[in-house]
Amino acid sequence: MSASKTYLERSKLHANPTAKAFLELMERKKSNLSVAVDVTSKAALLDLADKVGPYICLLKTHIDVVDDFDMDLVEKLTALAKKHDFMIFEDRKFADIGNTVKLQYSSGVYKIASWADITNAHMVPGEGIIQGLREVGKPLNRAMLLLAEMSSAGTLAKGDYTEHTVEMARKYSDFVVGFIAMQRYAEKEGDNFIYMTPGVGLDQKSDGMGQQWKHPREVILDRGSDVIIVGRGVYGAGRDPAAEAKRYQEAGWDAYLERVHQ
Ligand code: S5P
Repeated sequence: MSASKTYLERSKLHANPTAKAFLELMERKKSNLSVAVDVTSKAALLDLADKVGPYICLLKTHIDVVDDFDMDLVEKLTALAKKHDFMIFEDRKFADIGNTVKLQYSSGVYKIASWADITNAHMVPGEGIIQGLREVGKPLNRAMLLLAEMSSAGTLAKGDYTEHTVEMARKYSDFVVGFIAMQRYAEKEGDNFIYMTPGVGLDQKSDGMGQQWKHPREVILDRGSDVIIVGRGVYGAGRDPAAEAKRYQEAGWDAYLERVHQ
């Protein structure tokens, strides 16, 4: 079972270069924390990334919420990723036909494929969405996650939909390296997926808009996920982002150590 293997052991078994490097990075940095930096100005985004950088393995962006986006932001973010040793995940949640997502991933204002190590997609359109994104991302050694489940109340991503998503990930496992999921799924021979779980908070349970937050220990230890994604728990009003990131890093890592030493 890959849940009981260390990130480093799993990195050695991975063929996708980004997934391999990411698992190595997690072990080297002792972090399974991804911070979701959902802020709307370039300055705020860079400031937050610099503050949480030492504690995270992955910076998760919603680049289209930044009012003053330009390619200089991407250059500076990439430089911060080098400085602090983290990767970048653009949480684009692609959801269109193959030909359209190919254009959305490679072109337009954001040129996501040129800078994001990892991105993600919904399976609603069917297999073509993976084929389109893979055509752009594979030659650049990028990696993708599929949204197999969501953290929000009333999500339709469940049951057959989730199972079909996992099957598609197996079919394209050279590019689809894992899931946004609420738990680890039953494994088949050869599976080595990376599970990332949003909706994580130490202090609050919900935001009044459908978001549901779980404790890092529940996510990593009980549910067998690999990465905790934390947004407002780190940068919300009145919080010290560096101190909170450290707190979440420790909570996530302790739960991981407990899991692999069970
Ligand atoms: O099911 C999901 C999938 C994602 S990627 N639920 C989520 O909340 N997310 C993202 O995780 C969401 O877009 C946001 O960027 C982050 C959660 O932020 P928080 O402030 O609620 O911790």
